[in-house]
Amino acid sequence: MSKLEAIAQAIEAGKVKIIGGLVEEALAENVDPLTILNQGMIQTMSIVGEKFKQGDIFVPEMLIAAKAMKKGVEVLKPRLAGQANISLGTCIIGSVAGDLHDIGKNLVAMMIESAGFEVIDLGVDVSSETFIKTIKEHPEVRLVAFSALLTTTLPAMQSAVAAVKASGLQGFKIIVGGAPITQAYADQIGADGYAPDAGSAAVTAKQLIA
Ligand code: B1M
Repeated sequence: MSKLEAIAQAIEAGKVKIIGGLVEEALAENVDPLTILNQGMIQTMSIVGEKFKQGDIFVPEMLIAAKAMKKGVEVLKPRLAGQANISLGTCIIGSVAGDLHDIGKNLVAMMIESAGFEVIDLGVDVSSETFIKTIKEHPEVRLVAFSALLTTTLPAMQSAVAAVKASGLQGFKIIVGGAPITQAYADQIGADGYAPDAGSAAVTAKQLIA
């Protein structure tokens, strides 16, 4: 079995204790960190999601797979994040109200940070009020980033964008993303930018504030 297959299997089975070691072994064998992330981990989470949808697994299995993925990403992080030595300003990021998914949001935060932003990560289930309060506390903010993974939290994302815009606060751009989000949806709710994945979120973030 290849190291990538072993990583995929460990994530799917939620083997939190061994995943770190497997990732380290793959890195030691010079497997590209992005390949480990995309093929070993993100692809596996899609399989987990599909099995959940089909009723083959349930929330606890999805949760332990997520824990294993988080652990693997921790080990991978130093190899994925570049060392930006200039600050592009502050980015406030969070998963919108009602949304508890944070793996993708964490990857986006990591990539935006490595692109040169100071990141304030508000976590999951973040209300519009908390976003606005944090923007007020950080007048240097250049970017506000909303993540949503559920079709049922799309309205919360729309409300968050609308509330931040209606607050009259200025000096920053809004970027949105997450599995159910499209460019068309981002345009519809008035976001300044959209990115389909963590890598392009970092690129778009820089373009938005240029
Ligand atoms: Co949830 N879940 N989940 N879940 N879960 C999905 C999203 C689902 C698609 C599974 C399925 O049915 N196939 C489905 C949503 C269906 C829908 O809305 N149409 C679903 C469901 C239904 C649910 C619950 C309702 C289940 C239940 O309780 N009955 C529940 C809701 C909880 C809540 O949020 N209120 C729930 C719970 C959970 C867990 C807690 C068990 C766990 C999350 C743990 C955690 O995050 N800490 C979980 C998981 C793990 C998943 C799947 C399997 C994996 C998500 C993931 O981490 N993917 C997921 C199925 C799937 O995605 N295929 C599923 C890997 C990650 C790297 O990708 O998050 O897409 P992703 O992030 C990408 C891009 O989307 C993008 O970049 C990231 C990296 O490249 N991106 C951005 C994300 N945010 C961005 C922001 C940007 C730009 C890009 O700019 C700001």
